[in-house]
Amino acid sequence: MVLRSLRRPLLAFLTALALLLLPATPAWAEFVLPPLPYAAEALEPAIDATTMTIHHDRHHGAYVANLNGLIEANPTLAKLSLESLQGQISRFPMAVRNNAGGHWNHSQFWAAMAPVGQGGEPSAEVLAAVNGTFGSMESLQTQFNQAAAGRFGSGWAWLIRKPNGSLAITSTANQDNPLMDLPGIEAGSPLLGLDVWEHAYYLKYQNRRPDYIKAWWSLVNWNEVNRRYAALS
Ligand code: MN3
Repeated sequence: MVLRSLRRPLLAFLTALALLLLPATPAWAEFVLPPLPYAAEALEPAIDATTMTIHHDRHHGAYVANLNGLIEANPTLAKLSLESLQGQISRFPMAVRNNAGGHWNHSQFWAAMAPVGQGGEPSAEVLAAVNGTFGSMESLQTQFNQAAAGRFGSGWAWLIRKPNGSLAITSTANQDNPLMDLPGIEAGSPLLGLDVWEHAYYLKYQNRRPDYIKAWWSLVNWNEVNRRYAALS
């Protein structure tokens, strides 16, 4: 009898204790660092494991953490997907632009690479679009490499599909990207984006950015490029 009479208050006490100990759940949806879709060493020798680990865990991780830290001061962030945020980035302060861009850019970057031999081939549709705009894949690569090597300081080189359906090569500074509604940025949907910040290649290539760009082509995940292109058509 004594035990039974104690059971109910004991349960109530334990429930209250559990609620007290649970971490406070934020009222908003936080941005999440996606895991690498392969092992950190899977892209060697083109990109070394140490660079991949630091780049993903610390650099990309910092953009995500910083972006989450900006939600409280910019509550509309919590209502937007990462992608739709890019298209209205002009409404937000520079810190949101840098960190939201950093998060989106790196997310697409990891997905658009694959270990050598595992990235597939361009689809017939992608090849037709490439040949229609550039004449050949070789010509696309030459122009892309020039954009990537010629980006002064930190930034990205892009292959985009423009709103009129044709392809183009462009480059952006810092963590900007072609989805952003900003003056001076050629608008389009990125099919491929290459990080040419020094943190992406300096450990292995030092100042030899063109060697990094050349090696990166062996990692392109054409299956992902094909998927992005098909999703736009
Ligand atoms: Mn980077």
